[in-house]
Amino acid sequence: MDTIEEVVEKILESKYCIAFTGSGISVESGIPSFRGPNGLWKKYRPEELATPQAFSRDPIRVWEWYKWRMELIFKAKPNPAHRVLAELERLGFLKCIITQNIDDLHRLAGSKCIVELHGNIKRARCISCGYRVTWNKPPEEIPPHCPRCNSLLRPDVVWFGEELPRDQWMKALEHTNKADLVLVIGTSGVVYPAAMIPYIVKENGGIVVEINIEDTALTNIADYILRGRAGEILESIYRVLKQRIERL
Ligand code: BV8
Ligand code: ZN
Repeated sequence: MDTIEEVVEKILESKYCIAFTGSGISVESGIPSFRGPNGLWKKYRPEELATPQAFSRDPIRVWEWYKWRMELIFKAKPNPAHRVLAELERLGFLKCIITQNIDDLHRLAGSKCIVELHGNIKRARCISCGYRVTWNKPPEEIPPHCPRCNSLLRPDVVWFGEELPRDQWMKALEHTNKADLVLVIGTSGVVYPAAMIPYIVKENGGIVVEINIEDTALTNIADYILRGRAGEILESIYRVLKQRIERL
């Protein structure tokens, strides 16, 4: 278990620090992760629901799952982990967040540079005419229909087997290729191509810091491992960093 102080030194020394986040950073906001102890994977089988096939076969069942998640997410608030990342960006220590999450909590916490690799659950798009909408509450009608052409609307998220939005992937690679430090927070590192981000930083000679409550597929490439809940660890990082910059 490495120390918070060592990681704070690396953040202070870094020229281009980024964060790569997964659903674990939002667990303390009340949103279940996918694969964790009480993860979504237990009750549902996301790889069967979060797919284009599931949607064309049974759009109502897929929308019921997303509506349930949207109800949780619209009630959720950013937790200290999201807020510390926004503060580190404001202080100039964090350049960008590359997230796999679709819960919009980094934006609500005040972060400005955010790459959403897997889309955003508050957005929907028409399967036919490209109409897009951003909701501020879950849709009443399931499945929702396009107000323009009356086709089905789908969640504007990336399903398994679908390509990531090209512009977001290119933006992610631009930041990743500049990064000399990546904070890997709350991800099991099993979903590709997103999970390549920490490997790219490593291959470029950068430093990988893993913040997680348990070992993951990325632990073996981590230079520093901070075991614990994201909210607590990031609050400690922020406290130690503030003390250090006050001494500068
Ligand atoms: C693509 C949006 C091809 C939808 C999501 C076999 C091998 C390798 C790859 C594949 C394979 N078979 C298929 C693939 C490809 C597949 C994939 O990687 N599958 C995996 C499961 C094996 N990938 C795809 O299909 C991607 N597309 O490859 O397209 C292609 C290419 C070209 C042209 C055409 C097509 C698309 C993947 C995107 C899928 N969409 N989400 C939705 O959310 O409904 S993925 C979903 O998983 C979420 O986005 C989530 O973020 C993501 C990753 O999960 P994590 O975020 O890591 O969450 P998880 O629960 O796993 O882990 C939580 C972690 O937090 C744990 O480690 C836990 O310990 C920790 N934690 C918990 N609490 C805390 C904590 N840490 C700190 N503090 C706490 N309090
Ligand atoms: Zn339409």
